[in-house]
Amino acid sequence: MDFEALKKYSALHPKPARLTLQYGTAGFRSKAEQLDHVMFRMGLLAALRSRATGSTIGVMVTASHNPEEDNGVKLVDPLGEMLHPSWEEYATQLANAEEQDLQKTLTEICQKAAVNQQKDASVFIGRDTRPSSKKLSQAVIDGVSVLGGQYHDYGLVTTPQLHYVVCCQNTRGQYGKPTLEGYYQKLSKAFMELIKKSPGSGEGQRHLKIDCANGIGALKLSEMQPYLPKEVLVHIYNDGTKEKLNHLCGADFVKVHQKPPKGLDMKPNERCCSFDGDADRIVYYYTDTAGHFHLIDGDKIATLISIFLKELLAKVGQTLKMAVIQTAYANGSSTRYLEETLQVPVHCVKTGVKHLHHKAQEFDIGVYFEANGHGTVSTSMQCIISAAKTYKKCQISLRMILPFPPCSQTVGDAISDMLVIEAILSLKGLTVHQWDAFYTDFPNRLLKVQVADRQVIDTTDAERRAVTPPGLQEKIDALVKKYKFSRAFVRPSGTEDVVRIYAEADTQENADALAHEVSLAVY
Ligand code: 16G
Ligand code: ZN
Repeated sequence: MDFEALKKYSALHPKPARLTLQYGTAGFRSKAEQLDHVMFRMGLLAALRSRATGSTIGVMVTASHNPEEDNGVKLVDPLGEMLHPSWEEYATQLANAEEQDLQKTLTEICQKAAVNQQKDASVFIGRDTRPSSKKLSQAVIDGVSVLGGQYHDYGLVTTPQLHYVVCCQNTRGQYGKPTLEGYYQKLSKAFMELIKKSPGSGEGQRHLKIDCANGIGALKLSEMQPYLPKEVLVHIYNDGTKEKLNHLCGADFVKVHQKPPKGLDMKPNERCCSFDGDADRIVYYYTDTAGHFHLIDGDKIATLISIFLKELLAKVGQTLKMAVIQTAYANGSSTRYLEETLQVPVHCVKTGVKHLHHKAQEFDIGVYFEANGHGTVSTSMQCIISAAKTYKKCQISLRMILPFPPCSQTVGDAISDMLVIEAILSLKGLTVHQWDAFYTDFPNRLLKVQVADRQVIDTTDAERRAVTPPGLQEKIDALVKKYKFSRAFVRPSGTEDVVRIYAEADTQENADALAHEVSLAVY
């Protein structure tokens, strides 16, 4: 390690005094002006992680659905997964080290993680469309370079695209070509394979209005247009040319406010969807003829995909193990439908993609979605092998469906999820209204409150029960008992300085009242 160069470069990316940040659920997130030193240091860490694993590591500069003024950074592990938890701690240590301790902290990490400093380091870098992202990604490059690492700057990409290229690179092309062209080709080929057996194909085009949150999704969808088959015609709204990123639009806005985004005109029963700011989440929605808005969230997306896969497995006589992975936020009605009507096992894990992904990998087919629209289907090697064996016998091209290549095997991907959903709706001849009618959501309310220290709340049972502060869970239990068909939980956010409260009850009024009462108990 060239400590002189490190000192010199680090001085160009100074850490503001007294600032401490934590590598949270999805990396570091903060106001963009506080992040320059974090980016430089994540460049350093990515180079070390690359040496430790002997693989290419990804660094994505984005703050997803958060306001345009914010930014963030997360590292992508060799197979396109989220950074391993053991390294999240190193990331926090490195980001918070004072200038004079930087060298010592780096040396300690190298020792603890057995980093062979003689090895080559390779880092792929991507960024979203925030005005601050370009300069911040340059700081990442400085960090990688000062440790003698090689880098490839992919520039503007969606988060899932960066995960994709990292995975391709480290699996020597088995997952696909590590280029955006490779990504578009892979997705469109898989989509066409799926849709060509559709009874509805050839009957004209499928129109879909997409709110791109004024973000990167618009750019990348336009780039993908020439690769898309003529069957699907996407209409891009909120492309970022007029309004600010995520402002009154995008998947998070639509999910939280349960209303349509600004900038998208909806006609009755028209199928619409929203991506979030880095295009790893998607939710669908429509308004009915009476003008009522209907949200189709991650839970209903998971249900649609599960129905399709379950029917397919039955048709080809496969007995692969399939499960749906949810979090505490999943609407109780969706869990009941999946378990009782569909007879699919459901598992609940902590919030955050890494937890869902990890659990999903225990099954041959793991359908995982957060209610907020982040999710995908993961398939095991066993599943791929059996699918290939039965391929010849199947009417439908099972080889193309299992391992379900339209679904990202790394993280949730709004573009690939959208293609899968469109294909399944077409194959099953379902309207958006029929899809929505699978089950009715229990009335629910999500609130957030600011407290002095959100970390005093500790949870257990996949965040469904609070263990500290003492007495809080007892208070919640007593409140929940007051209402019919109710449940509620609190958890500290992993991305904002707030505590989140979720409540369900028999009526919207009661769900609102329960959430409010629980929020008072949190203070
Ligand atoms: C991050 C997570 C998302 C989770 C959300 C919860 C990833 C890639 N993203 O955006 O999955 O739902 O955080 O935020 O893991 P919260 O902790 O603030 O509620
Ligand atoms: Zn996102």
